Amino acid sequence: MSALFEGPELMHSGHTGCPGCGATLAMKLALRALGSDTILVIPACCWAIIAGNHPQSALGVPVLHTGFATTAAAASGVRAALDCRGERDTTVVGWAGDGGTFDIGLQALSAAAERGEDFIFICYDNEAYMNTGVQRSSATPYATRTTTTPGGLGKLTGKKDIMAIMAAHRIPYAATASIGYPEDLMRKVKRAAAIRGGTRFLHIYASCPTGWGFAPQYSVKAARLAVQCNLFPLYEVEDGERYILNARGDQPVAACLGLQTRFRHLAPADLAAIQAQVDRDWLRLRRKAAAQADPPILPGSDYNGVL
Ligand SMILES: Cc1ncc(C[n+]2csc(CCOP(=O)(O)OP(=O)(O)O)c2C)c(N)n1
Ligand SMILES: [Mg+2]
Repeated sequence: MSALFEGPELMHSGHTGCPGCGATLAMKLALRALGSDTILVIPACCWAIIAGNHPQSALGVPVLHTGFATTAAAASGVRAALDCRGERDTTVVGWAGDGGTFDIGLQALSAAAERGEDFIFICYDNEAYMNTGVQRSSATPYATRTTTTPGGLGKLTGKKDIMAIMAAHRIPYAATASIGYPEDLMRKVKRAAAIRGGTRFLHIYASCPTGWGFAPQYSVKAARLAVQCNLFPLYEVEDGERYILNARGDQPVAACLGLQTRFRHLAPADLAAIQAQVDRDWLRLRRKAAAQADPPILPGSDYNGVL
């Protein structure tokens, strides 16, 4: 087993996540990388309930529950309080869903990043407002059916490029990660924790069987396929300008979308349009990382198991 997994297990059984919940796996991996000297700040989202009701908790670290819009402001305050007490070693992590990051949490996140607040902001992205019943967010991809984009093609606009927004703040470190690639995810969490000063941002792809429409045992497979199809590229951005690609996909988007009922309505022409957009986005990313040699094609799109 990789040395990355040697940390203590801080996420325990008894949580209330759905079977196959990618956000739950994301937390398990991230906490393992962060260690016990961590404080989480969690707004309204699935994760506000997954740990369980007070005084029970499936998490071995303290959690501050906060309002939907205020993750980054609350994390700034926790950091300041710890600094006043001389507790510099404690890592503060804002942990929000895509709604709490791309949408309602964006103003507070932007402000904190601009102030250079010293914490890690982790967005676990399940591409909709899952806790309240699968409503679309600005992280929901083009042509997705949700309960608020129920008919026709589904959502008519594309996914917001949150990484470009965060890179534009010139924060020291931003990275995408996926529950499909645990070692890459944990390496990035550790890297973000090792940087002190400045806001660090992680965008973690967290598949959701309930909202996306696939059987729970395919969560990891769905996440891996998104990387393999370049729908969710894995990359890092240093100081807002140095782009490092970690993987390169070689599969058609249909391989990933075909697994999920939220895309079941798509006709071949729709899939072709999505493929063309993904190819353009991938080329744009390649250009940003222009000086870099070809990243590897990661193995495992046929992986069906659970970790
Ligand atoms: C100000 C405010 N508006 C709406 C809500 C209701 N609400 C609670 S969780 C949630 C969805 C959160 O979506 P996301 O951040 O993507 O996390 P997920 O539920 O998908 O894990 C909403 C709309 C709220 N708690 N506070
Ligand atoms: Mg969500």
